[in-house]
Formats: sequence, C-alpha cells, structure tokens
Amino acid sequence: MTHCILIGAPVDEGQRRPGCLMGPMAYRVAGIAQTLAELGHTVEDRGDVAPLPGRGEIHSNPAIHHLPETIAWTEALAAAATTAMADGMPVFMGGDHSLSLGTVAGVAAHARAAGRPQFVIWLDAHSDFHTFETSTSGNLHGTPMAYAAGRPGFEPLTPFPAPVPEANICMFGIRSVDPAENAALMETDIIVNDMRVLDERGIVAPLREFLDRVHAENGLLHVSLDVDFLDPSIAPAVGTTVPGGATFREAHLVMELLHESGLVSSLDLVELNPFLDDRGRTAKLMVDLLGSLMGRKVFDRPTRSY
Ligand code: EXY
Ligand code: MN
Ligand code: MN
Ligand code: MN
Repeated sequence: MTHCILIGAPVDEGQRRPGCLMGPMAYRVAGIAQTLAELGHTVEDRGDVAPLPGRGEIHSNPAIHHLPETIAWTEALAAAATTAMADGMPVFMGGDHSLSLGTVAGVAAHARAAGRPQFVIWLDAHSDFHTFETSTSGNLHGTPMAYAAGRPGFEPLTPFPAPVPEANICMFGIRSVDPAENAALMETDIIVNDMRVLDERGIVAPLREFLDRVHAENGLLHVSLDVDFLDPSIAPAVGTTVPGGATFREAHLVMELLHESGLVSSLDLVELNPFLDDRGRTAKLMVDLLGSLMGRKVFDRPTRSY
C-alpha cells in the first residue's frame, strides 16, 4: 500500500498550444483518485499548485517565451515535490513537460538529503534535452531533461540542486531529437532507448537492465510519462504527436514491470491536452496506465522478485 499524493500542475506556458492547463481536472474527471483507492492505496489530493509571481526575467535567446512564468512554476513545483516526497509518492498531474524542471529538481533535492541516488526514467517521443540557449522553438517543455542532468545554459534559473548522474537517466520511446540535442546527448552517458532499440530488443530487456541497477544502488526512481510516448492512434490528446510510438500493450507492460520492481518513488503525467482529446480516451488511458503502475493486473501471477 502506498500513500499517493496527487498534485495538480496546470502548466501551459512551456509550449504554444493552449489546453494542458486543463490536464489536472481531466485526470480527476477520469477517476484518478478512485483508480488508486480501488487498488488499496491511500490517496490525498493536494489540489493544484499555484505559481509564485514571475520577476520579469529575460533571456538573450529571443525564441524563449514565458520565461518568468516558467521560473515561477519551477520554484513552486520544486518546493511542492520536496515536501511531498517526505509524505508519500507524489503524482504530478500536468500540465506540459516544462513542469518537470520543478518536479525533478524537488525530488532530486529530497534524494540528496536522504543520502540516496536519484534515477529517472523518461518515457517520451522527445529527448527534451535543449537548454535555454539551444532551443530554437523557445518552447521550454523541450528542456527539463537537460536541466535535471545538470547541463549549463539555464541561467537565470537557479542551478539544478542535485544533478542526476547521466548514467542514472534512461529514456524510452525516443523518435524526435533536434540536432543540438543529439550532439549534446552523444557526449553523455544517458541511456537513450529510441524506438529503433525497442524495435530490435523489445522494451523488457532494456527496462530490466536499468531497474536492476536502481535496485542494486538502493535508488529513488522518478518516472516522467509524456503522453506522446504513446502512439498517436491510441493517445490523440497531445500537441506534439509523433508517429511510431509505444503501443497499448508496450505501455502497460512498462507500467507492470515498474510496479513489480517496487522502485518508483515519484511520477509525472505530462502533456495531456484535454482540448484535443476524443471523448476523454487519452485521459482515461493515462489513468489506466497509472493503474498498472500501481498494481492492477489482469491475472494475479507470481511476480519476479528483485
Ligand atoms: N525538440 C522540440 C522543441 O524543442 O521544440 C520538440 C519538443 C517537444 C517536447 C515535448 C514535451 O516532449
Ligand atoms: Mn503561450
Ligand atoms: Mn516531453
Ligand atoms: Mn514529448
């Protein structure tokens, strides 16, 4: 049994297609609390985080937009994340992926204080490895993974409190990487399981390899699930669809393996844009995936022991 802490992060400023701010409410309407409670977990909904006022920060990259708002969200969400980690397992209901600038900062600060290594699984079509300096779209939802890895180029944001070691970061589902991100990733030890890797090896072997390391090092594991990890045919409610994503069963299998591992300590659900949804199907699928992550099974088979 886990104490699940729902935290709404109605962040819309990290991209240009309005609607992600409705995400937290869509998850509530789709039954996120009931799903967790039915699986035997306790649920506490802390409502939506309100951003701190922006201070008018500017950046020399003219493409960047909504920088003061993003910095304000980052500070507010980092504080909420660190607080929640002491109480249970936070589930951040986004909001666009720029919210992870704050959530990962907050959970990593908690891990450092607890003396445990932080690990991150990034389930996404995109690597989100731009800095404020390299982004050409200016959409800051394309930057949080680089911030968490401690890349320079995020001024005037405060430096990431406890950078996640590169080898502790594992991406799955990647199929859209900009040239500057590709060049930067090539210089790191980040594990990039792009769709080519998943086509060749399947999703189980690379995931188990990573989970075995988290287990061996007694790590804390943050999972960041971007709706566009999923194939657009099953998850249309996202502004950045990319063909060739994870299937329904691949996505559930990831969640089932994560559950079996018992290692997940925090979760982002990001990029849901309910304005683009088809009768709530994407919101419901995301809630169902959370159900698998938190222990729902079709058949109660003996589980692999870690
Ligand atoms: N790499 C592109 C950009 O920087 O604009 C696309 C980023 C999309 C990010 C979405 C949230 O995963
Ligand atoms: Mn905007
Ligand atoms: Mn993303
Ligand atoms: Mn994405």
